[in-house]
Amino acid sequence: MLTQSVTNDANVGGSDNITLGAGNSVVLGGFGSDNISIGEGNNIVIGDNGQILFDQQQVITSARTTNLGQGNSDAIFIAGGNNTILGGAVLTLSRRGR
Ligand SMILES: [Ca+2]
Repeated sequence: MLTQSVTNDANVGGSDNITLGAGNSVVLGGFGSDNISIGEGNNIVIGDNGQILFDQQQVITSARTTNLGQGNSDAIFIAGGNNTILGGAVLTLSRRGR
């Protein structure tokens, strides 16, 4: 059973391109300068380091950024839907098509 999604090494990571289609997604970018693009759905995205907790029914009970002094500039693009976006160090947030 999934109990948490968490970044482990707060100051280690590359610059990633993460692209997801429609659906319900959980994304943690980690340390590097990331480009994260997500489709419509119920999404939780943390640009840098963070922790997301789940209960026994796999419902998210908590989402928070961690290691606030560590991270990079991230660009997060959303298509729509219900999104919770936590930037971390530096965030550029855009909605596609606007
Ligand atoms: Ca990042």
